[in-house]
Amino acid sequence: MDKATKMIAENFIPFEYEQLEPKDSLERVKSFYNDINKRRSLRMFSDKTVDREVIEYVIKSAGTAPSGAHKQLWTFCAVSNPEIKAKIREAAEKEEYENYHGRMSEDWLEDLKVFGTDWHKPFLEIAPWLIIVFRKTYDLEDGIKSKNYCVQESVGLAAGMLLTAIHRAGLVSLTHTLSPMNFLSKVLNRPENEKPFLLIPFGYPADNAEVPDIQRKPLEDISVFYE
Ligand code: IYR
Repeated sequence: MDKATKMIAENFIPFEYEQLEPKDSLERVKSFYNDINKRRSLRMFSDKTVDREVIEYVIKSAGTAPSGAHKQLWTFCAVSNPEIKAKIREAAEKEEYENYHGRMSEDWLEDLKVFGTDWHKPFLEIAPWLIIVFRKTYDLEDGIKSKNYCVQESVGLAAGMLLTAIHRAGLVSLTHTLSPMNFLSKVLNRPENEKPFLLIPFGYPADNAEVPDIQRKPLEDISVFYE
């Protein structure tokens, strides 16, 4: 063993792993697919509360995502405070008003018609929790800056796992992208190295909630196999 390998090896611990029978793997992944395939982005929320411990586990799940050089370059801000939610709604609607009245292209507005969206965002106050995902463009500890890597990829993966955990908890979410969303740094008083990435309202669906009638692409259209 050369010196570098030995140094790494001394730092390693055994990998805990339980191997499944191939048929059990298939059963599990089929069952996972059948469940995750029911996930929908929802805009019609109930105001029914969700226990804080649920959100804590949702965030812990997201925090298991892989990240560039294991920098764990994310902060999840969980907001249930009504005054803060109201501030976020007000600022978001101001930006969205501009988006829908000139900032978004005709093509974009056409592509969004099926979702029935406009600049009104009542769900930002109705949903019991908003999770705002921040990406750390660099690390800042005790005033010392250090580099982060693959920031978009890492935070995107964590956000995906967050949505999966929310679904697994039997709750619903919306992946809300806002542009610009810098106001969130101010409202939530985040440090300069953190930039808002996604805003995710989540909770229970409203009674008689509806979703657009859209379909997912079949496997043939999203994959290419090289066997
Ligand atoms: N942010 C706007 C517009 C919007 C943009 C995309 I990309 C969507 O998938 C849906 C909406 C809004 O939330 O209304």
